[in-house]
Amino acid sequence: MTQATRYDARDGIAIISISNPPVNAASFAVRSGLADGIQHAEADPAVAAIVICCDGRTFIAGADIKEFGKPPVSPSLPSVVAAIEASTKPVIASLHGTVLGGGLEVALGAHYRIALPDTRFGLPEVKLGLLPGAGGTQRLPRLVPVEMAIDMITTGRQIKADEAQRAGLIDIIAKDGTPRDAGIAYAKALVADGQGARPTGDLLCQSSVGETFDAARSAVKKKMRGQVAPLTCIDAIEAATKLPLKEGLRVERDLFQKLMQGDQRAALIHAFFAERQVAKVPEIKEGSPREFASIGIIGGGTMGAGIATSALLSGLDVVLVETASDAAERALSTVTKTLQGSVKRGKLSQSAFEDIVERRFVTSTDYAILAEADIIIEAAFESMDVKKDIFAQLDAVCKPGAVLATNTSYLDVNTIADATDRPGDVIGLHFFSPAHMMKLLEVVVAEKTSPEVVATGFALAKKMQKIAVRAGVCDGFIGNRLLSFYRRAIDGAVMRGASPYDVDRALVDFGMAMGPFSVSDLAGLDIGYATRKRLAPFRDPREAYAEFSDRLCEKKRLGRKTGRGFYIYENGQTLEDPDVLDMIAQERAAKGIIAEQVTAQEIVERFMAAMVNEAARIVDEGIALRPLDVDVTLVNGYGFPRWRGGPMHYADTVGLDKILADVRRFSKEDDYLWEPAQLLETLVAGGQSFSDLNA
Ligand code: 3H9
Repeated sequence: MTQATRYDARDGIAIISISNPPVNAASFAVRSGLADGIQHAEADPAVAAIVICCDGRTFIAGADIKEFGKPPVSPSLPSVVAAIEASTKPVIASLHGTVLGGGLEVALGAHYRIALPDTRFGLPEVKLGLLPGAGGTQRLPRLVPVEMAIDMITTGRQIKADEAQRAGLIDIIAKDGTPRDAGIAYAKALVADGQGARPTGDLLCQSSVGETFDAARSAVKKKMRGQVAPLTCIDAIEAATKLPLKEGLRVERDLFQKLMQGDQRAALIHAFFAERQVAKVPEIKEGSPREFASIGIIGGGTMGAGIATSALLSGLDVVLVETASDAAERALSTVTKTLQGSVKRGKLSQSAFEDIVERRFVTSTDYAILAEADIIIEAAFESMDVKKDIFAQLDAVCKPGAVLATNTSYLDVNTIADATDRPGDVIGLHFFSPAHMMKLLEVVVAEKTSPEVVATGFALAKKMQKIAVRAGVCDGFIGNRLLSFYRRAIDGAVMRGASPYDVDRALVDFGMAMGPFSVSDLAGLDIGYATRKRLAPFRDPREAYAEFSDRLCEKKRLGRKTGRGFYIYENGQTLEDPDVLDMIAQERAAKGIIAEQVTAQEIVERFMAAMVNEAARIVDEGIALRPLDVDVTLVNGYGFPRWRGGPMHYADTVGLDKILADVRRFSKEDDYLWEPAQLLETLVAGGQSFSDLNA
């Protein structure tokens, strides 16, 4: 046996238990231990059945992702699963926790499956740009309906034990006990019943027709635009329905290897680890989070109501303050309606909903209700005077030790903190709209913010199932500073000759969830306009300022909410608008610019070069701790394609020298906007990449 596995045999039952914390990933040691265990049990005439189970919080949660990209070491997971399936003695997988990826494939190789009641099952390889490569695409559709296998494998969706049992994925749900005891009891019952080995590979897939696969392919093309893995998963599953196991496994192996070598796999695995790395910030080592159970929110607009909903859904009590009673009522009704939607979708039980309405959510116009709140989040109007006034009032009413947070998206958190006598308790918690859906939370650390307050921000994000990224104070922090910057580059592309619609199309084709002009229309053009007006006195005279967005605002074309912005929104349709093109043409003419053709490729190059150049400055200034913090911010808050890993990973993939060459090329037309970042130049000169700074 290996350090990660234990073997013992008693009363005719051999038990292979795995212990490889934290998630029992199928590393080399686990694979070897499993292979040895099966061999041992096969050779022992006293053994009638074999149980595979795990210690700790979960059954095997997948292959060891850290081994990917390194030379493979035998035994491979497919060969271990094949050995399990080939055992002449019945093999029972006794499951608990999250049985994922290679873990589920081990269970599929076993002959019988028993699970504790709260076990979850899934094949999430697609989320890492892969397909299940240890027989999952061949064995799952032999046990469950082909449509269900397609759904699970192409989405990575997890299912619960009862659904798994109904579908035929597992045989029984254990009533109680440990996975080991449940497995042994089931094994004994099977032996007593005379049950033998029952290889999944001997089964045939339930019949399915070509249309099933055609429909699946077109659905995936729409839903997972740009991604290679989901379509490849379907190819592999289709092979399972047409070929004997051995041949199907060969097809699966070839497809798996192809994906393994692809950029999308590398990008998605980068995103996976980056999302875990972001939580590793220096303050967490220095301070422990403060206890919190109740949240106070100031402002019941879209942001405040969204934050309230998110907090309530994660089990926190909420008090919300508004300036007038009708506004407080509107907030109450917005939150209640959203929560009713959660009840309908089965995300919240009716009794939990009633508890929220009766007891856990209170609105008022009186700051006094904030006196007992553990964390206060201000989500009021974006004006420094308003914020300073609010924080001075908070100082007066909040209990000692309360965390005082602002949800500002641009303003200086140091100045806000100085409006109180307790700047160490003040922090920025920048949520994204809609706050109950968006995963990102920027935790903005001001000069005097104490380490415990930073740790509390991260703990709050975890409680609310959000991904927190640490950001320093500057105008717009990480995300909005980049957004303002790449918008200037994009506006520059429009002034040169691209239309806003060309830009949106090019960037959506690149993989962005939405084009930047569609995003502006959705957010409301007045939002960006207000920021530009605030910053106008500080604008550098060298900045080539495109005015067309301001002109739209002046015409009260504020985006979706007024039915017109860059696009026209009419009868459920989104239409391009020739008037917008005329307006832009007039601005070009007034500035003596002759429109040129700007290709989709050049639009992407401008967008990415501007973003990466400014992000390099953000890292250099310490606003983001590492390049990976920028990646996580853009992927989770700004619709950047996850399968490109984030802007910094993308820059590494295309080469920093290429990005720098683009910056220099564009700087010939505007050397103010396109001044190369020092860090980018240093990295290129030293032959380094952003990933070297992540280490
Ligand atoms: C696969 O199986 C391919 C096969 O089909 C074919 C092979 C031939 N490997 O998320 P957490 C680490 S592909 C290595 O914070 P949670 C993670 O980085 C795999 N490490 O905990 C973190 O480390 P650290 C298919 C892993 O309780 C720590 O464990 N499987 C792996 O919130 C705790 O993780 C998947 O894609 C791994 N596979 O969630 C499952 N998984 O503490 C991926 C985790 O140093 N994993 N780590 O930062 C998950 O979805 C979640 O981690 C899980 C636990 C739900 C298991």
